[in-house]
Amino acid sequence: MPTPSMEDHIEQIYLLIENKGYARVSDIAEALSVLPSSVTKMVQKLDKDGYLIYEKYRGLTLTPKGVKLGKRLVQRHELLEQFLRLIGVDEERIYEDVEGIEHHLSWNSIDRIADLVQLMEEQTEFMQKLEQMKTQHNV
Ligand SMILES: [Mn+2]
Repeated sequence: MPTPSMEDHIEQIYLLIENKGYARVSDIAEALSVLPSSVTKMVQKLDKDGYLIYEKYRGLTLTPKGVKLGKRLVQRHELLEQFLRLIGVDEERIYEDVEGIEHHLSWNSIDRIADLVQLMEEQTEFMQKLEQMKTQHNV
């Protein structure tokens, strides 16, 4: 089982490769607000565990195992953002809240939230009531 920190690194590496075509240690460090030296250490561990291949001067590539997990982690992040947005969490809190909870939910819970999100999107009346309750609290 990957640790939260391993998950954060794989998630960022997947996003960087998706958006820029490559992931450099300095970019990963910046995205995660950690030191490049600690990214290098983690990347070596992820290489050892078979998630990626790291060659010091050539950069890094995700293995199929790394791609599969990276994709899942990015989808999980997006789902949780979608969920918090749907229940009316303030936009400026969403990212940090997701970063705080995403590593601590089982895939079982993620699957249940995914179904809930789908159902909520179909229930206009329910969503309007939820929105009304939020407005009342904010008065
Ligand atoms: Mn995340």
